[in-house]
Amino acid sequence: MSSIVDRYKHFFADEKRIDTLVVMNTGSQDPNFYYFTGFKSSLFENNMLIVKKDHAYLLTYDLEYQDAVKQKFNGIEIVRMSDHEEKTRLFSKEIKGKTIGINGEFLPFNYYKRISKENLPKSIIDVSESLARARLIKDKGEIKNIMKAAKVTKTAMGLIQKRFKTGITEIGLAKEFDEISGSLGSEGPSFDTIVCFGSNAALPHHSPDKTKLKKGDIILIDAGAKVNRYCSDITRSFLFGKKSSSDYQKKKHIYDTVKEAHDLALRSIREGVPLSSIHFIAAEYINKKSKGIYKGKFIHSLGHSLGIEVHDGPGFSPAYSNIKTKAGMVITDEPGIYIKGFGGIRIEDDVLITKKGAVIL
Ligand SMILES: [Mn+2]
Repeated sequence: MSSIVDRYKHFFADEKRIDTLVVMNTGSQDPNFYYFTGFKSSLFENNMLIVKKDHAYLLTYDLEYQDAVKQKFNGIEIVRMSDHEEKTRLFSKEIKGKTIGINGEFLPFNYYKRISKENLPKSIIDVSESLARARLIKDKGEIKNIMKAAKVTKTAMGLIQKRFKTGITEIGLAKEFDEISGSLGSEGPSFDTIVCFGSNAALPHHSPDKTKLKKGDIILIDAGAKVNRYCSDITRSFLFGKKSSSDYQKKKHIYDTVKEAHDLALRSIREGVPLSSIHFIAAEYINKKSKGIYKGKFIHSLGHSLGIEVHDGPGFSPAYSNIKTKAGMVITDEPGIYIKGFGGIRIEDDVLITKKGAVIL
């Protein structure tokens, strides 16, 4: 991993409004806690991570103190607290009279109220947008982890094809996929595995149900693995045998069109291009193909940033048109065509943006 302190510098180079960043875990962990500590195990519930430009303190309890010391990187100081009073005292000392930043996308309102009442900072600013911006650009260690996670999922996509058989349910196949993925080193699915048979493939967020596989069905699998907490997110679409030659030709045409849009988007990625413009290149290609027979059938945005979270910051939708591609971003390229009652095809890869263009991880 690149030095953890580089991440503090990287964040504060962009976020100049605050003196101190406070990352707090509740019953679940703020993804930024992992980003700024690199601590892989333990929850660190109700701990406070106080991040400055060149170092950080973790205020932790006896319960997890040893875990923290064991995992600590240079630049992080671990401070043990015995009770709530001591925590308030230590925390207040750090933030009293300062302008602090918190992650408003994560921290519950009641925590915010407590911080502002008990610890008397000068002001509290929601820095969730600059946190997302900082995490958009991945360092070498992060890219390596996403690459490993993508490899697991791609290998699983190869192996799962041996499990395709008439009568298996979507739930059954999803379970088998997760087992294969786990045996290849996934720490767990990065989201609930999506498996769609036949016309269910027309629904991009369909949850696996008891639908049984039959000849001529499209099989759409959208899945991800986690490696060192970093996510992959990959979709493949298969055809399970031929029903009739005309049905096959129709599905192949949809598949080829999606693949062409996917490749075209990939080739169009270069540094300094608005994310939304890449979406429009793929969307326009699909809309215009074969005199517009698929017009309006690509019903979501082309992709999203990927990292510690599956949706790691902004997507390609026009709402984020001001965000431009930069070397070090990892995004998904996932066009699709969806035809109600018939089925759908989506092809998704995880892509690293470099100075020279884009590469599939
Ligand atoms: Mn995706």
